Amino acid sequence: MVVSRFSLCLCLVLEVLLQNHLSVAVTVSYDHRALKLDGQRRMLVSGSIHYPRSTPLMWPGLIAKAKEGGLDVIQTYVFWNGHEPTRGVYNYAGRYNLPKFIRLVYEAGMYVNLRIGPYVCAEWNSGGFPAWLRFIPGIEFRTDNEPFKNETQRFVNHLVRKLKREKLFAWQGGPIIMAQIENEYGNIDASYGEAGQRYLNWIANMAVATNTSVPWIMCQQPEAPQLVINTCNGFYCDGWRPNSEDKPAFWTENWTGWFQSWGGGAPTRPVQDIAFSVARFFEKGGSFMNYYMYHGGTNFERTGVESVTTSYDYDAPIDEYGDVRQPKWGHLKDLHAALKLCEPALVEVDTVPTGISLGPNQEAHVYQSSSGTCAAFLASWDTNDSLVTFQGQPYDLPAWSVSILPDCKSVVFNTAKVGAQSVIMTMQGAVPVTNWVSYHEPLGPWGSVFSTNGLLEQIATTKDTTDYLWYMTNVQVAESDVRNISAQATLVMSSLRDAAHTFVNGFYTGTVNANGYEARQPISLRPGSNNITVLSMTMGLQGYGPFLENEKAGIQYGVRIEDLPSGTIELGGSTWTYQVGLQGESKQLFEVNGSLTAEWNTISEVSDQNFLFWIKTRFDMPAGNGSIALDLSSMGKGVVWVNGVNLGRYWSSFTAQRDGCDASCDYRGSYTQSKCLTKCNQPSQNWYHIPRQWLLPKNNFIVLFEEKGGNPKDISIATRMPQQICSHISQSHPFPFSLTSWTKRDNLTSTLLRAPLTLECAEGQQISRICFASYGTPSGDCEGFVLSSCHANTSYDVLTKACVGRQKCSVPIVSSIFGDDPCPGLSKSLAATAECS
Ligand SMILES: *[C@@H]1O[C@H](CO)[C@@H](O)[C@H](O)[C@H]1NC(C)=O
Ligand SMILES: *[C@@H]1O[C@H](CO)[C@@H](O)[C@H](O)[C@H]1NC(C)=O
Ligand SMILES: *[C@@H]1O[C@H](CO)[C@@H](O)[C@H](O)[C@H]1NC(C)=O
Ligand SMILES: *[C@@H]1O[C@H](CO)[C@@H](O)[C@H](O)[C@H]1NC(C)=O
Ligand SMILES: *[C@@H]1O[C@H](CO)[C@@H](O)[C@H](O)[C@H]1NC(C)=O
Ligand SMILES: *[C@@H]1O[C@H](CO)[C@@H](O)[C@H](O)[C@H]1NC(C)=O
Ligand SMILES: *[C@@H]1O[C@H](CO)[C@@H](O)[C@H](O)[C@H]1NC(C)=O
Ligand SMILES: *[C@@H]1O[C@H](CO)[C@@H](O)[C@H](O)[C@H]1NC(C)=O
Ligand SMILES: *[C@@H]1O[C@H](CO)[C@@H](O)[C@H](O)[C@H]1NC(C)=O
Ligand SMILES: CC(=O)N[C@H]1CO[C@H](CO)[C@@H](O)[C@@H]1O
Repeated sequence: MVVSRFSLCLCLVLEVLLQNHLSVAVTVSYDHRALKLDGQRRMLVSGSIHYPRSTPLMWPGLIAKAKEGGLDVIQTYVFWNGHEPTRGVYNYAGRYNLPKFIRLVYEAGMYVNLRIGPYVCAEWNSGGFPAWLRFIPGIEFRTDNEPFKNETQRFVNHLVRKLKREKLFAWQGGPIIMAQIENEYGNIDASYGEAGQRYLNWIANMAVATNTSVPWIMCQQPEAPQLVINTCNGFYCDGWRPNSEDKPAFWTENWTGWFQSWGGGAPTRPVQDIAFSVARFFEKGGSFMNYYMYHGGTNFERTGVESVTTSYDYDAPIDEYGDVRQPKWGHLKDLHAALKLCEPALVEVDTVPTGISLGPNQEAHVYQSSSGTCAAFLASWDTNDSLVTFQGQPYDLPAWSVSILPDCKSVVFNTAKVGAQSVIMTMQGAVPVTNWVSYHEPLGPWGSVFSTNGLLEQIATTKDTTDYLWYMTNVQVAESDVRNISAQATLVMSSLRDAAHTFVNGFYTGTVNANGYEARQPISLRPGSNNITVLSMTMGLQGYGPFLENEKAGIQYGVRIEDLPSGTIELGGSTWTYQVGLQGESKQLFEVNGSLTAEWNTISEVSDQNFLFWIKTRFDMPAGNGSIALDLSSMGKGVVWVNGVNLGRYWSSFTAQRDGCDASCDYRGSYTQSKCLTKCNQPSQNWYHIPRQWLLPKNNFIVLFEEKGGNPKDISIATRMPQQICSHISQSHPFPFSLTSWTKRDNLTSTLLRAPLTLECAEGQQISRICFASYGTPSGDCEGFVLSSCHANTSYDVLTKACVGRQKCSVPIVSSIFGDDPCPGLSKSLAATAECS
């Protein structure tokens, strides 16, 4: 008690100091070991949150959860195409209010690592390049090309000037301590040869010359010039070293999961493996680590890159909706607390120690400073548990794990032993969205059309103002090719990006999804004249690879009709008529006023040709406090708007591959994004996030453009709440948070408290019922615990008394609380499952 009250005071003092610290100028420098703030080396934990992937009202909550989760730094890219949608016209409104986002991070007492681009990857449309950039004559992206360099320099200078005016850099008292120029250029620079190297040097010098007075980094760039720090991206970066002895080891992207594609399973990364990779990185000399992503969020509007789902959840510690993902968030929070206890020793030691072998697949790193501080890491990359001897003492070392010893004696944390509770979040209280009315998008020309002989490339034609481009032509079919009522043939598009709906003589013949490959669609023709209509769609522009300015989309490489008795009819050279975009887009049917310009029919009157239609209705905000999402599993493919805001593309009819999912995901062994895949053979995305900020209590206006057909009557809206929470902790589980006031002079062994079992419902909810409780040696996991012969029969009553009716409860794991020791001599644990309501 005394200890924790003291530590609380100390925390408050530190908090005040930190706040003051930030309000005055901080000089940022670095040496071979770490970033230095006012001359002090720091071990920093950072996490990526991309401001346009959430809303300004979500930002404070996300940042507070990051702070509580033990982060020091928020990292974000800067999205050029969001800030300069038209050349010379800058946008910092709403989700693009970057200065506001940075100030909120500052107010939370954290720092910012700003990755300015110009190219950002980020699974973001066009890697962040504005659409107009590719139409500047003579431009070549990301190489020694004058038009590109001019535009890049203009934007970077503009941005840095703006942030300086807002006093957001560390030397001005702001939170920005580090900036990045370019991004993963090392992955593509070979394509540009000498010009690429000239560009690399130019852009590094250009960035440094903006005088931000903070260090500049370049990730995934082994050839980075001396004046910038090259950094590592990957699932593991332990042992990675920059290209100079003078630079520290920074890890800019530690992938907490992976992004999801339409038609792909949902990637997940076990938290034990993330914690292992982070601990290994600091163990082997790393000093700045960033989680990519800490909160992924949503690809609203048309911001997502080619083929990536609207959800950018990333299996991150804070989920798409802004709720903590447990136990991932909590386990990493415990890890950060343990690392903080080691920070004094880690920063004092100048030379990263070499590993001491503890076995064939086990080693230790000891940071012993001259002043007496000592921190140690014991690591095992074996797939079996082991028992090792370190400095004469025995230590259990679970498979594929790192134990952290801030005094070189006591284990305060092991990456494989999860103490944080698990939370199963579900969509609850689904309410149907009713009273839909519909409007048919005309098939083909509705406005100003134009014709050419031959095929046009889609991006050059639409300027990326819309996903949709109509291609229309006419083909004569000989009587002899039509042996009976209709000739079966195949419409072949040599290359199609990304997908298309095809129509012959006004009838829908199918949807092809080709992602740049050949697309084949069976069709029926009649003798004489036939109308061929293709609605071609981009699903986001390309965001990765060299020569992005040459990207091509649509069906520009040739079209023909195959499999007719007389052979093949080439259509590539025919007269094609084009219509850019949809009539509904031009009428702005997604806005209340725009929707009044169309005549809508009740849904029962929707004809059997139920493709390409707009539907609209109104709905009330659901009750409760949870995040809100729309269930579109009954729909096909399209776009959804609420109160005029584009929530993104949906494609519920695209199911993930049948195979490749991992029923039992084993955290042991090297992770790749195809390991621990979930949701095989299910729609890639059913639920679409509607941020509360965009909703009114009543009468919200919702519009869908549905391309393929679906059943609007099954659309519903629900809130996301914890359904079940559970935890399983052994009686020896250490509790690093008991040690906030620990100094190297204390005896850690006697100060270290043991963790209680903690259950916590969402704010506004209570624990309504204990479903399982066992103090003893229960087995199983949160999906289903199992009693063993060692079980205290008071467990259920103790947990019920301590927890039911409360939002949060903590139960110490000691026999005295449970009446008697159910199995003296055995090591025991406490497992519990509860419901929130
Ligand atoms: C690039 O900028 C320089 C300096 O402002 C100018 O002289 C040059 O004409 C510009 N080049 C292009 C291609 O815009
Ligand atoms: C950066 O600082 C140098 C030296 O003080 C100065 O010459 C230069 O104009 C500054 N550049 C910018 C963009 O402020
Ligand atoms: C690892 O454990 C498994 C069983 O858990 C055993 O079959 C295997 O032999 C062990 N491997 C080593 C190297 O000890
Ligand atoms: C119609 O012609 C197609 C080939 O063009 C053939 O496959 C099909 O069997 C014919 N149907 C009838 C009813 O003869
Ligand atoms: C083909 O399209 C044109 C123009 O949209 C239309 O006038 C014509 O009636 C259509 N012909 C057929 C056979 O559907
Ligand atoms: C919609 O129309 C009304 C009435 O003409 C007008 O007052 C309002 O400003 C319009 N709203 C928008 C968003 O254009
Ligand atoms: C929402 O949360 C507030 C407190 O944050 C609580 O008072 C209220 O009861 C909650 N409402 C519901 C419906 O859960
Ligand atoms: C640290 O505390 C433990 C437990 O109270 C005790 O056994 C040990 O002797 C102490 N060590 C030192 C160096 O004081
Ligand atoms: C629990 O076990 C003790 C003896 O082991 C027994 O006396 C008691 O009645 C049991 N209580 C319950 C609630 O089953
Ligand atoms: C540095 C690092 O670990 N890079 C890895 C990142 O992940 C990719 C994809 O799994 C690997 O190919 C890299 O080696």
